[in-house]
Amino acid sequence: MFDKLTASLQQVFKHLRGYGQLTTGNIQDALREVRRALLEADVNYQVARDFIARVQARCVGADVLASVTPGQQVIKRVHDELVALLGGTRKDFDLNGQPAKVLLLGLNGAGKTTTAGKLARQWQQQGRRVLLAACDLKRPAAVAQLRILAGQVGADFLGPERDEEVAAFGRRAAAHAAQAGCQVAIFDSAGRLQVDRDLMQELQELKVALAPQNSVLVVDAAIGQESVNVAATFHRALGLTGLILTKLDGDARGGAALSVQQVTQCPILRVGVGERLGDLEPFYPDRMASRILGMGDVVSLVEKAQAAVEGAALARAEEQLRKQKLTLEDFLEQMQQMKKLGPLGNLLELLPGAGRLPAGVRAQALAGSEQEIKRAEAIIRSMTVPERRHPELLDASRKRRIARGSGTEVQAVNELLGNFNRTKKMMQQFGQTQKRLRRLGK
Ligand SMILES: Nc1nc2c(ncn2[C@@H]2O[C@H](COP(=O)(O)OP(=O)(O)O)[C@@H](O)[C@H]2O)c(=O)[nH]1
Ligand SMILES: [Mg+2]
Repeated sequence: MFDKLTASLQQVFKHLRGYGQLTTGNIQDALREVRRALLEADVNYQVARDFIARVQARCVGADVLASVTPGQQVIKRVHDELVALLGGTRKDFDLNGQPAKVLLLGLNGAGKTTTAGKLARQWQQQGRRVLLAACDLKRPAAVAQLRILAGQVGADFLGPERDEEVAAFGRRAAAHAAQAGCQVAIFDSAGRLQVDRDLMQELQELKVALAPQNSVLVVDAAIGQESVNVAATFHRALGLTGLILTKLDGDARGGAALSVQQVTQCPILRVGVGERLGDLEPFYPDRMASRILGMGDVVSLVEKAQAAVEGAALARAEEQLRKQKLTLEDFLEQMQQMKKLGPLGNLLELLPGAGRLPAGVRAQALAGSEQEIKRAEAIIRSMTVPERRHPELLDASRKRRIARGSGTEVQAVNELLGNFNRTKKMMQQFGQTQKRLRRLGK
């Protein structure tokens, strides 16, 4: 969805990257272009303007890192501000409470009912019992749609009685969830085609009756600029705690995603990326920023340079190299670092020749590695601390236990250990190469 924005930003950065020296003039030219790219991508005008002002403020008077070009540093700043614009760090629902209540709000067609089913599926899979409550009293079809979804994901379901008031139903559903031992109750509310006063009043009554920990607006990313008004209105009337953006799989220009967070200051909790029940993803501001910029290589380069300046990270890595000791804990940490660098696509693009791979092959390689990381994480988390530090402890019975604990197979555990050993060997070789290079440099 960010294809166009990514393409225009890359154009800007291509010029910027080449500059050996940054002057106020060429920073300003570049940032003007960035701003234009944001506006073209449907980012709210005010949001784009503030964004540029912040980047500019951070570019002025910053230390210049010796090992990267000033142009590269500017790209990194744009990236950092973009992460901030998208909410900084990952946020999640508040699932405390008996039950934790999640009220889904939004216009008709935004994807509330579908998202209710998707969320229920995720939480059920984590072993929570979920109630889906259909609060759309005027549309029997909406109630039926939610009942079917509840059946598909194995969640409890409750619909309104004839002539029941929405607030009364809400209270009844919450009590029902508590009695049935549900940890989470999701309330799918009624929408309208546009924001209107009746709807807001009805939703306010429902909210007062429920006092939910989570009041979450579901927004269709494809409605562009309008999403900013919708989000602001709902936030004013109902006090949102979070946002879910849907239809990010479509051809929306994507700017809305950047703007709604900023306008409401509410975190984006999930993103919908398709019509199927599995198509709901957590939202990682840093990964999204890297994806938008398509500049993962530059960002990670500058990060490495900064780390080198700060010294700590590199010193630790060298220490490990010197001792030639790498534990599975370090391995996990490294994988998490890699995740932070954004979609693996950016890393893959760094490999010589990767650009020549056919698109299909690349896509597959990417999907594979993302999943592998998740699986590896699950496996390492299922190990005890001594096992992580001394993988040689892992005999057949421990491997079986770990496979069970992480929901994988012994073969996957073996594969991970194989990868770990290869990485260890690579690090040792890398260490020797560095030493040789250093000798050459002197
Ligand atoms: N492509 C795509 N379609 C979605 C997504 N979320 C919802 N939809 C579709 O949007 C339409 C409206 O969804 P629905 O849940 O009924 O919206 P509601 O009126 O807010 O309850 C349905 O056809 C859904 O399948 C998404 O993330 N991606
Ligand atoms: Mg609905």
